Amino acid sequence: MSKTIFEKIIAREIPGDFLYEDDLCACFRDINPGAPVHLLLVPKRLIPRIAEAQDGDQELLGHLLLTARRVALEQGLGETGFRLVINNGSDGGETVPHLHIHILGGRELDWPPG
Ligand code: IU
Repeated sequence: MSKTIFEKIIAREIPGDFLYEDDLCACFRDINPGAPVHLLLVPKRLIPRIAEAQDGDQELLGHLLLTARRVALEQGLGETGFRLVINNGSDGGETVPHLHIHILGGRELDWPPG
C-alpha cells in the first residue's frame, strides 16, 4: 500500500516543520494554516480515521490527546485557549486518510464550524 502524505513527512521523504516527535507520534505545522498556530499531531502507525480505531488503540489515543495538550501548552496557548479537531470522512472534512489531531490557536476561533 502506498504511504500517506503524513507517513512521507514523518519518514522525512518530504519536508515537514516538526515541533515534537516520539516513538508513537509526530507533530508538525500544517502547510496551510487556518490560525496563527495550526499544528497536526499524527500517530506513526497508520489509522486511517478515528472511525477505524480499535479498542486496542486506547493507549495510543490517550497518548495523542495528552501530547496535543502538552504541545498546545508549550506553544503558549494555555491562557488564551485552543481547539483540538479530528475530521472524519468526507462530511467531516477529512482530506488526508491518516488520523490526525489539528491543534489550533492564536486567535479567537469561530463556532460552529462551517
Ligand atoms: P483534514 O482534517 O484531513 O482536512 O486535514 C488535513 C490537513 O493536512 C489540512 O489542514 C492540510 O492543510 C494539511 N496538509 C499538510 O499540512 N501538508 C500536506 O502536504 C497536505 C496537507 I496534502
